[in-house]
Amino acid sequence: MHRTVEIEQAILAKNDAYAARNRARLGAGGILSLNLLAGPGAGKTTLLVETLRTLGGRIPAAVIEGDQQTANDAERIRATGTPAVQINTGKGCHLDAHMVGHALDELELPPDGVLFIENVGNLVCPAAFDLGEDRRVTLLSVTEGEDKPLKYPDIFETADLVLLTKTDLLPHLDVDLAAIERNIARINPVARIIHTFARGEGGLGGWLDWLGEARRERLAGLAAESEGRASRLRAVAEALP
Ligand SMILES: Nc1nc2c(ncn2[C@@H]2O[C@H](COP(=O)(O)OP(=O)(O)O)[C@@H](O)[C@H]2O)c(=O)[nH]1
Ligand SMILES: [Mg+2]
Repeated sequence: MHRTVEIEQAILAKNDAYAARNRARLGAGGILSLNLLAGPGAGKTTLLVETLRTLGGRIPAAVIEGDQQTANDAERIRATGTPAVQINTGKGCHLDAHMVGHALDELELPPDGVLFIENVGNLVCPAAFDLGEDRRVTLLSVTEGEDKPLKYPDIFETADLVLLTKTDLLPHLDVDLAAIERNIARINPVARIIHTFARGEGGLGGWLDWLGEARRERLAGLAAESEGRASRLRAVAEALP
């Protein structure tokens, strides 16, 4: 047991070092990076495809797709005209920061744009691995049941935003939406919760507003950082003999 814990800690420490490298690299490019986490079939790729279509290039974007096998999702993204790289994890059940670093080498990163990282569909493993992202977005489809936040807390606990997807299906379901939201709030009282649907028109408004705001905050943060650095350098220069 003791040894298992040590190995896990070593793996996570190594991952964190790669994540820090990714974060610095993305920050230098002014890029807002989002790690999308959810179970398989929650609607991650459909949401991305519809988001990219709706944005129509107004926000420059690139996508990293994670799946155990196939390049299907990267192909669905590329069909929108957005650059995408597929990572296949084989026996692995999540992306890690080292894989994402390699994908960044292959990807044309849009300066001041958004990088979407669709993690492997899994409600457990991806939660522990920082990829170097700015924000975590966890998706839960309204078809998955009210109790999932309580059964799989880690993926909700670390989320900045929870998207409740496929709300167009609500009229056909016997699901208690308020109970889902209560359960998310029990695990993570500060996460924003936004309803979405990607079938038909008008289901992405709240999410697109959040995205625009996150990007503005990111760019303002980077501007403040570089202003801070510039004024520190000015102070150092002035103090020189
Ligand atoms: N009704 C409905 N179906 C959706 C919605 N989003 C995704 N789906 C369907 O759910 C299935 C899984 O979607 P996909 O985007 O591949 O999920 P992923 O595995 O999380 O990437 C597909 O059959 C989609 O057409 C939605 O908003 N409404
Ligand atoms: Mg997918």
